[in-house]
Amino acid sequence: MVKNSDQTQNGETRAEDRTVEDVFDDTYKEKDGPKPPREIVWRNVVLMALLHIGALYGLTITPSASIPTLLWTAVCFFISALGVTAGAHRLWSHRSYKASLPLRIFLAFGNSMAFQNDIYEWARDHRVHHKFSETDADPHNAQRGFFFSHIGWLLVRKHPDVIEKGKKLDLSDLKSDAVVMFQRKHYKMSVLLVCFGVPMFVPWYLWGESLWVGYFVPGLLRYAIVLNATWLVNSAAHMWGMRPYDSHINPRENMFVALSAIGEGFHNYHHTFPFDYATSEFGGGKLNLTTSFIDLMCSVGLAKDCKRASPEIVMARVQRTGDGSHKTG
Ligand code: ST9
Ligand code: ZN
Ligand code: ZN
Repeated sequence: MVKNSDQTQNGETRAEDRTVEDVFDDTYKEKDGPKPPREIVWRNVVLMALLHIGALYGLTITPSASIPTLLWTAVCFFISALGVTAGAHRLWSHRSYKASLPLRIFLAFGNSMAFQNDIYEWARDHRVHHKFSETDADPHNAQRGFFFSHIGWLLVRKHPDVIEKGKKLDLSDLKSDAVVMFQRKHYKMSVLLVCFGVPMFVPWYLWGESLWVGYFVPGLLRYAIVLNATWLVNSAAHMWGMRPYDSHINPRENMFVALSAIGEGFHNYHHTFPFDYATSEFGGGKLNLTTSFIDLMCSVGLAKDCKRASPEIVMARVQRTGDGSHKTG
């Protein structure tokens, strides 16, 4: 963890410590010569295929689910989505704000419900994604195409440079967070209980929904939707959209992704200012439920020290490196 307060500004408070492990490193050069052979992990291929077949089946039986079950599915979607966006992403990968213990416990719960690898592994991969974006050392290198950056990267062994570079990252802040390490230690059990058990048993126990519907609708269907919404940030938001802040990088402003990933589609802004808690020039109002959630947590005293890029820094960057699409650029 590096003490650093430059380029950060916060309306209410000012944060002093942040990670710099998410800053792009342009000194890394991909190795010359042939790429290592692709090694497919068939277990993952089969499990992902089964998950998506189960989710499609869940979609077909959705009309038979009761209204409370549909509402519950939405609740599970938002809890798991926040566990990724406000939790693994903005808090633990980027340290863009500070969260109290109760909030970190809630976010870790949501994160296990999202079942996207434990927080430690997620944040480690995400920091290498930012630091070595669109190179061999990026776990979901979008230069390898839509399929690879969306889901393919989870079906093959990692490029050795991901692991080599990842091992050099400073992850001491994650190691010293008891909530992160507790979740990592009990990850499999937490996923079983929270990603599959809770979504299925709550509607059965509280309003008599069938376990079958509980398993396939708030369980598998909701899980697959959250996964694909997340993966769209790595695929679609690295390919389609404008680049008002930095036209030299591939990440884009993609409104469809912003909507489906509760505020994580402003990806050109986010790769340009990774420390910004809003992951967008705009606040919670514009397609950014995660920012509204963090603002709410600040207002009830559960979060603080939200870091923000100042308007002056943003505008200077728009003029220096933007593609001209910024409305005031
Ligand atoms: C999933 C993750 O879906 C999704 C992440 C998306 C990120 C999106 C970011 C966008 C921004 C945020 C937007 C949020 C929007 C949310 C919207 C919500 C509506 N550094 O990995 P292994 C070492 S997961 C350093 O097995 P292989 C390490 O020692 C879905 N070291 O490598 C490690 O051991 P350990 C469910 C590293 O063998 C060891 O190598 N899960 C690093 O190549 C082995 O690591 C799955 O599908 C590193 N970066 O296998 C499982 N990496 O971990 C998928 C590795 O013990 N994963 N090491 O320390 C796997 O099965 C495997 O990882 C693999 C590669 C087969 C893909
Ligand atoms: Zn990020
Ligand atoms: Zn990205």
